[in-house]
Amino acid sequence: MSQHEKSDYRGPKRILSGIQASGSLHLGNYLGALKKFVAMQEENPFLFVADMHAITVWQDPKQLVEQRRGIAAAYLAAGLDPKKATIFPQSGVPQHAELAWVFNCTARLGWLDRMTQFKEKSGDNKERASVGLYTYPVLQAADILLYKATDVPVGEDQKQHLELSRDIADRFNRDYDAPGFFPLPEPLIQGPGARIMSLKDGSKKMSKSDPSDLSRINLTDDADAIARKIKKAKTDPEPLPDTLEELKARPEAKNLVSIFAALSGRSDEAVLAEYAGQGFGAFKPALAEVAVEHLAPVTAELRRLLTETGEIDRVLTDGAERARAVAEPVMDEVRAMVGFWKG
Ligand code: ATP
Ligand code: LTN
Repeated sequence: MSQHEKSDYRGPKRILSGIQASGSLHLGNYLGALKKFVAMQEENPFLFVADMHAITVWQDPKQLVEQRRGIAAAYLAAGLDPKKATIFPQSGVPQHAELAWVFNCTARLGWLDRMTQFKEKSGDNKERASVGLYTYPVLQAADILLYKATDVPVGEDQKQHLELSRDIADRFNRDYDAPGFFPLPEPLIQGPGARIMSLKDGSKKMSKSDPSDLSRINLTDDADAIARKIKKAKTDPEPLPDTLEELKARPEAKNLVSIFAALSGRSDEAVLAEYAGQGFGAFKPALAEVAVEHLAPVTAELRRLLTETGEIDRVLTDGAERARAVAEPVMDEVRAMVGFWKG
């Protein structure tokens, strides 16, 4: 990645993040994203449902409507208050697409060629991937910079996309001779839960696109399903060690300890101090209990909200209006800077 200039941006701090509307959420999304959003809600974050990103791979239109509601419901069920956080649908603010076009002309092919997520998601079939999947991180930069966001809470897997957003902001500011016009947004990744791994393979992240449902805990799973999946999680026959160092070579064991720590608000070390010497026969039921206790209220509220589509749609309509009010003046400045038509 290029050397970044120090930001000349002098505007206020703004927190923004989004989650793709491409399926139901899991524990990784909850700990890596949702829980962090809730912790920051007094700072009035902008949180959107990335339905424009979702269609980079085919989505049935009726399902897209449901998935968008599903993510919005998860925001609310996790504890976000729509009066504090602006919760909105990306496609309700068409300026995202407009700014993305400008950024498509700012970003360089070489920058996008380095994006590992495109390589992973397009697999062996690069020729058949949509052009949108390739320029996905450019739209993500537009999502962020349209609101001049400075801080972006995300999981570890989004680090490279955030670096690209910084490169685009920096390049735009230089191209249009406008130092500090866009901030160079910072990812907020630290903290427990930034990278939750699959329950079946400690080398792969927990993901909604994993074909095995046993690899993840879904936010729609009930207590029985949560307990069953933890019981079936891959482990090893050794008891838990005293130190984190000794867990390094045992990715599945390490993952379960991290999940326990993230859910109970403790450090990995504190969890080890309590369970060192014990095998998974004892640790797994304790983990299941913590997971159910923590997730049950969220999953119950999520299931309730999913039947209240009117309530969800009202939140999204109101959020879209608030988001457009911030986005349009920025976009208007960009249009003038680029030299676009002013009607
Ligand atoms: P996919 O697996 O299909 O790529 P996903 O499950 O990674 O999807 P996203 O919509 O891409 O879900 O991610 C939403 C948010 O959740 C992002 O901030 C992302 O970094 C975070 N996240 C996703 N998976 C994990 C994980 N396993 N651990 C921690 N955070 C995660
Ligand atoms: N690519 C992100 C979702 C996303 C996002 C954003 C996150 C789209 N636009 C802007 C933060 C800021 C993902 O989690 N897969």
